[in-house]
Amino acid sequence: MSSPEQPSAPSSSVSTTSALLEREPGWWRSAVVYQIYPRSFADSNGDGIGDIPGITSKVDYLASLGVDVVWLSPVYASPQDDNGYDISDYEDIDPTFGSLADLDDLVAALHARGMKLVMDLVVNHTSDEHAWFQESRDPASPKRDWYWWRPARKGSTPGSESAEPTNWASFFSGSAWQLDEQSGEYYLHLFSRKQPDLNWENPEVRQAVYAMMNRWVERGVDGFRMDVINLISKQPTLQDAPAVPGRPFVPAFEQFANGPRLEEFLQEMNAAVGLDERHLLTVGEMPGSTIELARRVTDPANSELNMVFTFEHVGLDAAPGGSKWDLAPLRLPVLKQNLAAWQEGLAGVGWNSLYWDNHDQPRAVSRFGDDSPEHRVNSAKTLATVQHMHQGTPYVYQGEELGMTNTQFVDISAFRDIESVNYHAEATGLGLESETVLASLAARSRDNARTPVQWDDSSHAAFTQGIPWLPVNANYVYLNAAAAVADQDSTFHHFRELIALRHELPVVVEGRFALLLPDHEQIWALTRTLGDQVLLVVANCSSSPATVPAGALPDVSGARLLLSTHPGATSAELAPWESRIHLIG
Ligand code: ISL
Ligand code: CA
Repeated sequence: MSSPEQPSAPSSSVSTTSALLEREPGWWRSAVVYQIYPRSFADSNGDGIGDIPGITSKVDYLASLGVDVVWLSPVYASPQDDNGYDISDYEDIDPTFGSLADLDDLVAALHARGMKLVMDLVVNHTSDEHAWFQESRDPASPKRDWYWWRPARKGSTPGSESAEPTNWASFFSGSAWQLDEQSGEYYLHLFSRKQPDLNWENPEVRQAVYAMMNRWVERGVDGFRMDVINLISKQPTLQDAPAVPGRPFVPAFEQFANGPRLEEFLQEMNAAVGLDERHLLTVGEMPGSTIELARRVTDPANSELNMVFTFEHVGLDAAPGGSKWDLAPLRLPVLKQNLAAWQEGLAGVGWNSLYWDNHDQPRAVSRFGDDSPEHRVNSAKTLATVQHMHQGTPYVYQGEELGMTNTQFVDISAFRDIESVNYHAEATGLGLESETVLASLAARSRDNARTPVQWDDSSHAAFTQGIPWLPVNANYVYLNAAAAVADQDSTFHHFRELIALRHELPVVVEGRFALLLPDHEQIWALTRTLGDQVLLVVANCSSSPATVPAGALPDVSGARLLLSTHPGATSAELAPWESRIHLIG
């Protein structure tokens, strides 16, 4: 491990003043975050993999979009089993992505333009190649208890069928337990076998994590996005989940998520790192969190987190009781009522994060919009309008501002994501038709979001001078950043204007939310109210024309039309994917 106490090698442009940026209390409420998945953003050295110098070369592009914060997916030392979410050294940068000096340069370049940097914090698990885990493999080691080691199930031989300590399935297929031949015991890995879960019950683990976080803050970062943070507290009894006929391993969410000590750990972390005191941005990824839990976690009085990523709205197009691969149609009322419930549930107490996509989700325009040539641009704009006009902090995932679309992979050999590859093997092994599995992957694979950012219409969309690690989407010839920046009617400029509205108008940040026409199958309408100002958003979220029912919405005569997809139009008829933002008062 590199020694974090030592000052970094004198890295070119970094001085203490540029590395540390002033942070106002609550600054993140009016901020827009841009997520960068470094592997796919911009490659500076032609090895086909995006890197930190590549990001630094694009900071002016980010500044012109107007975003306030960059959230950087993991760039730490890693064997890359899960593209960096398997970390072997929290205190160093993977050579694939650059060096600590490169990161310092990026922080300085962002800070110089008034933007902040939020790092990914992946501490539910480490890589199996992390020094902590290597040490822990020895049963006599003082670090044995840093991970979840358990003997084979009572009465069974280690390594034999069903000998795993519990019947839990890993998120990435198969058992969540791996036998370590060396000691004859199993270790828990909720994700891949190269991602052993840390045991947060052990106070030494927690102190080591907090110390590491402190060093990053001292280095100049402005906050943390916390990977699956609600899995750090598990039901410590580690019991079997109810069996499912025909399945050796079953999802066991109740056993390992949202455990009894979650909020205690978050409070302890907040105090130990000074998360609130130093006005750092904190967002916890919390699959399976309820509104009630999120309200407590984001209530400033509890000193836990600023906001969480909920998964409810990205689970509504899966069959109830099934997995993400069991595709089901999504009706607009279900989606908008879900978002409204979160708005109302956290109103006046906590804070929402707002997102349509990220590196784990399909592309928003392909999933919730219409990515056909006819409707792609307007549906990408309208989805953004709806998202950005809810209350909370919006997250833009790289390429979303361009209306980038899903991949068109037709063969399993094209996929790179461990979740997709493992799912295909397991599902076809269980007898599912390959065509059905490929249809699920086409709609849901995480690789959809991971194709390289399309910068211009030159070779490989100018993502790399080499061969990209994942092929560029063929539509880059017309769908790219250079074309979008040059076209005032593009999705890019629509996002830019939405971001500017947030910075200009307090009603966008603080206005009280209300959903109108909750049962309408096509129209998403909402208001935000602050004092005597009312923001009215009307959006046709369908590929057919829609009519606003007479008298259903506030009168907009005399209102200002702040932004729309079809400039000038104000009638009750809405074109497919037309949306408008009015300011009344
Ligand atoms: O993507 C998913 C949908 O099936 C989830 O299982 C996903 O793995 C989960 O949301 C947790 O995500 C985070 O932790 C994972 C990592 O693979 C993801 O990229 C990360 O965002 C393990 O670190
Ligand atoms: Ca590279």
